[in-house]
Amino acid sequence: MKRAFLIGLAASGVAASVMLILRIVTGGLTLPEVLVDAVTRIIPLHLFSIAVNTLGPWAKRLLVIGLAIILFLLGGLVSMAWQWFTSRSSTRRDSTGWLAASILGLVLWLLAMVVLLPASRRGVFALSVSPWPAALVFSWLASAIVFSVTLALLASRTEPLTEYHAAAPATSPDESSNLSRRNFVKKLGWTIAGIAIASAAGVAIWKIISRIPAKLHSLSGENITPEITPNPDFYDVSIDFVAPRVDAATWKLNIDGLVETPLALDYEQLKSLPSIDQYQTLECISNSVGGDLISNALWKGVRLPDLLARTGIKPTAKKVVLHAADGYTDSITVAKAMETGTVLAYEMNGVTLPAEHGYPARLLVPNIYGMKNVKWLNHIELVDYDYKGYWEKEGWSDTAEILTMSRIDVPAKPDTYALPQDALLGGIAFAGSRGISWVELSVDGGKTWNRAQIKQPLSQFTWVLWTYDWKPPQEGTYKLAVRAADGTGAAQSKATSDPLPNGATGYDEVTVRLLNEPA
Ligand SMILES: Nc1nc2c(c(=O)[nH]1)N[C@H]1C(S)=C(S)[C@@H](COP(=O)(O)O)O[C@H]1N2
Ligand SMILES: [Mo]
Repeated sequence: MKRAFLIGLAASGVAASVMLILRIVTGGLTLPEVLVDAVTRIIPLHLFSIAVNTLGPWAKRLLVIGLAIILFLLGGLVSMAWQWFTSRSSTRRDSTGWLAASILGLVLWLLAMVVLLPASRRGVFALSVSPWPAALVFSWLASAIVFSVTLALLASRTEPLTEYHAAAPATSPDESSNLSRRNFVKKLGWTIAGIAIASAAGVAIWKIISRIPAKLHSLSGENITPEITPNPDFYDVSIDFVAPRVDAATWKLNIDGLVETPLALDYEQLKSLPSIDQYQTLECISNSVGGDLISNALWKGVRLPDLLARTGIKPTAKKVVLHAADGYTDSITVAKAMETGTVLAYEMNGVTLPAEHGYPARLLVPNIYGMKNVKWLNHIELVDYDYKGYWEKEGWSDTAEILTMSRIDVPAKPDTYALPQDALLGGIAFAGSRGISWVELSVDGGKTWNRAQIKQPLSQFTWVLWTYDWKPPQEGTYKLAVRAADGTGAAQSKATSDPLPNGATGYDEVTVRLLNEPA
């Protein structure tokens, strides 16, 4: 058996030489080079990242070398199995030896064609590679045949001296054939069992492999977030199981409490008042870092300070309480209510305010998280005390000032991507009405930072879109991170904190693995 193992190593050596020569002559890849693609796709992202970080380009070279060594050892094992199958019981070695060896070669080749190539994203028989790499497919066939024929040749030259011929004369012909028949049946049994186990393993492997997409995702193909969120995509947060259906025909907005003259407006009156269009981004205070509870729209409505100018405000008034049709309430300071950007909106992106976003009217309050942008508003009440709204009673911030945030949208998620020559990364940054002065992107987990391009915002109340033109130098794992500063130049907080009570802080990060598309 030890000799069989050494024969396997020798046969592997001959086959490897053939493969190498064919690689130089025809350009078909060698087995370990293809195996490395399969392995790098299967090992976990963090392991891969450790290897690339510590070894650099040597990570892949060492892997190829390691895989070559493993293939040699496998060659030894195949040879041992071969010797076990053909020894003693096989009395027809000379006549059928060549045929059996060729079949072994074909089987090994087929295994590589239907298991290894799909695992390396090339598809069965490398059919998903175009142009079809005939050089690879046929050089592997040649190498597999060379391997098995060398194996059979070396085995038949050494075997007679040891086991078969030495044992044969000692027994009578009758006994010998009896023994060999029993042996043969036994081995046949083992072989069938082996094939059954191998098939089960093959099916399992196939199940895993068939889930690997044939091609890597393309980083450059990903879409940058639209600057204006279409209404159906606008995030929706409310305490209601179903949005309240308010009848605009009977709806009224009452403004009372500590005002000089109370006011009641119906829907038609509201729409006939002088209106403004205002781009404004809303973000929920419970949005997590990298989260999607943030959207941007063009709103149409009436400035709240204009309405409050008509009612007048008593000097004792401190807070403006906002009551809604669903029983939700919140409050803002009188100063906030008097800001020009505070708007009673009844249109969203050119259409009537959709039911789930507050039809017939909602409030927009710049620089404050979404919860104070009360929907289905029907009553504005001025009070002289500090009113605690629905979420403040649950412990959420009352000032609820928007914290500076930034988000990576391209790449959207941790994944393995085809190494691009050039990738346009992108995302959003938001700091309420303070605006954004800069956005920076890191591709090395925050060690170094690069300025991103920022698009002029649609208004002083919106997010900005940023892009970063990235030319990743080589394959590897990259930890992307983004950070921004608001209009005052104050950088976004790096410390991570949960949304409750003041809103989430911390940098958005996406780790990606970039690999060359199989050749
Ligand atoms: N009447 C009412 N207004 C409300 C809410 C609510 O539940 N009821 N939710 C608030 C919260 S927490 C947020 S983040 C925003 C979400 O607005 P949107 O659904 O239009 O995105 O509405 C706010 N206004
Ligand atoms: Mo919210």
